[in-house]
Amino acid sequence: MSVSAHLAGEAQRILRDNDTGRFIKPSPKQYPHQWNWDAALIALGLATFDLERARAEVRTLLEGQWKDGMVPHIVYHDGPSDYFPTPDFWRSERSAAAPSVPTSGLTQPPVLATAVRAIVERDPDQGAALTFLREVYGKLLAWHRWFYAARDPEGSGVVALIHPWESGMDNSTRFTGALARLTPTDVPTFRRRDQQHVAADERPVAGDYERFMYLIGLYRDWRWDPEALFERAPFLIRDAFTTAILHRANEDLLELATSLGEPTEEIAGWLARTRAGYSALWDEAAGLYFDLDLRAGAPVREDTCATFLALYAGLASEAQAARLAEHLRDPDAYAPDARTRFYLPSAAKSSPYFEPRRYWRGPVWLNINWFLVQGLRRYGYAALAERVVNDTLSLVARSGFAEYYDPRDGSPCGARDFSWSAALVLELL
Ligand code: 2M8
Repeated sequence: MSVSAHLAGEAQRILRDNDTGRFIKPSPKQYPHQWNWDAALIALGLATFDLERARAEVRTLLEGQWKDGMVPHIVYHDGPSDYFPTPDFWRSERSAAAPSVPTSGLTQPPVLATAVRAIVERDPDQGAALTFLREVYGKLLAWHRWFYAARDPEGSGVVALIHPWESGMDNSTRFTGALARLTPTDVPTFRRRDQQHVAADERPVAGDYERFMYLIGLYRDWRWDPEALFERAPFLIRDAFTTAILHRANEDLLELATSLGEPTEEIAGWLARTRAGYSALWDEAAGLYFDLDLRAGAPVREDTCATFLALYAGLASEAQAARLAEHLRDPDAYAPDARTRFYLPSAAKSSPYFEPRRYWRGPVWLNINWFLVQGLRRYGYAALAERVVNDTLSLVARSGFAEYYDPRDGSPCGARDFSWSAALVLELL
């Protein structure tokens, strides 16, 4: 059997093993519920071999959608487990917009419309594909509308996060400054459970967790009301990463609208708004996109993998793309050298905060590699894209489908048999 056939077989097995019957868990033990962008990336991988199961994953995630359009970041279909936070920590029911199923009160990067487009386009039975699309289209549109209304009420074109978890890159070095400025008071009592399955030095530090919980405590007291959250959240960052994913998802949503004969003006308006606003994040001297910390009133001058998402979204000019490609080839920043052997470290090696095994502060993540590959291909950097594909496949071949990898030696970190690693390898093969 070829290496690719073996990897594909393993990847499919992992997705099947992590399938609870209703949704696919991100990993066997560490994450026993349904996560938002995990589900979308999993659906993309499923769409390479089982369209019906891919559609089911999308439908199940959307069962958690709030009445105001938000698709939450965790859906607790089966109630509490040994994962913390449990539903009673979120108290989503304090919001009149919450659904009947318990969920978190935050959202996550909106990859879902992109996955739905792949599911629809790959279906040889276009009649069935359009029936599915009609079922979910309005829900996707409502979520994107919520993003612009709730997280960009000022109309900047760049959506803001109220919690690091919304980026999916929880303890990224780009949040270190904003988290350090918080003074957690009245933190609800909690006990971390994330270190029971994964080594403590591969997880966020205690100070970060305390701040994650402090923010949740505040927001649930404000009944998860989007207006209050935007006005008062002590953590509010206009995020280059989520906005790039949203922009790309809007491109896909526009295509889907066209195939249904639905109006496209509103989506075209969002695309124009983000195209105009995103350029404000570009720092010409650094040659990077930086988030804007609205509470500090200053750019977040941290060099992380988030900067490359502009390629995925087509938001960079050719000249900006060339600067980003140059940066990718710089061994002090991201390129493999004596210190690291694999693309793409999640934070630049030159960052004083770089930690090669600690979660989002340095390890390689396969979803980020997948976004990067799409972006490099979009701008014609084919050789660089192939290098990232090769690194991704060699990581998996040597260390299995880990949650993340140490970029120095490719050793596995975090959970094992991780669903989106499996799904995205299927996409890349
Ligand atoms: C991680 O986040 C959760 C909280 O949402 C956690 O640490 O418990 C992140 O890597 C996030 O991006 C991911 O969606 C989630 C499940 O894989 O785990």
